[in-house]
Parts: sequence; C-alpha cells; structure tokens
Amino acid sequence: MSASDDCLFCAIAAGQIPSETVYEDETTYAFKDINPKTKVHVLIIPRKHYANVAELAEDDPTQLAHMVAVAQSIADKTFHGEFRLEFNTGRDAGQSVFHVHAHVLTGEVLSE
Ligand code: DGP
Repeated sequence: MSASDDCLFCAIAAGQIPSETVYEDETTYAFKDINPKTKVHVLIIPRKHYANVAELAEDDPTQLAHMVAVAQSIADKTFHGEFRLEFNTGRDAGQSVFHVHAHVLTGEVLSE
C-alpha cells in the first residue's frame, strides 16, 4: 500500500471532490461512475488507499468482502440482485485510477 496525497479517489472519498454518493459507511464509499457503461455503473472504494485489488485482498480481505456485499445491495435495489463486478488491475488491463475500485455494472441485461 502506498497512500497518495494526490490520489483522485482518496479526494473523492474525503468529499474534497464532488461525486454522486450511492452508499457510504466508515470504511467504504460508493459513487456513480462519471462515464457510465451501463444504466447503473457504480464505483465502490475503500476509504483507505490501496493501489489495486491484489494489495487490498492481501492486507484486508474483510474489506474486500464488504465491498462485494455493498455491490450485492446496490444490485438488489436496482436490478433484482444481478450484477457484474470488475476490478481492472494494472494499466494494461485498463486500470486508470490507482486506488482500488470495484466497478458494479447492473441495471440492465448485460451481454457476454
Ligand atoms: P479504471 O479504468 O478501472 O481505473 O476506472 C476508472 C473509472 O473512474 C472510470 O470508469 C471513470 C471513473 N472516473 C474517473 N474520474 C472520475 C471522477 O472524477 N469522478 C467519477 N465519479 N468517476 C471518475
């Protein structure tokens, strides 16, 4: 883990940059993706900084499990409990923000 003063998602979790909140608690923040790929596209992040899901899983698997539970509850409210969960991990896998985030894609029937 390398906490970063100039991390975009740390700033969003701290309320320093505006976002559309979907869910929040002491450890976890969920907000609408700025560029939604599906009808419901939410990003779930831990407030604590980890660069990617592998770092998070190693350090705090309970936090990772909690993020999955938050994803389930978003899908329960928006699309009969069904959703896709993506963690892009590394630049060549499409990761552009290096604060771990789960993409919750739901709200419509997804292909593939
Ligand atoms: P990834 O490519 O997996 O690192 O996903 C980063 C996502 O973050 C991408 O879908 C767009 C979203 N995003 C980037 N900047 C912002 C922002 O300032 N606000 C919000 N709400 N989402 C952002």
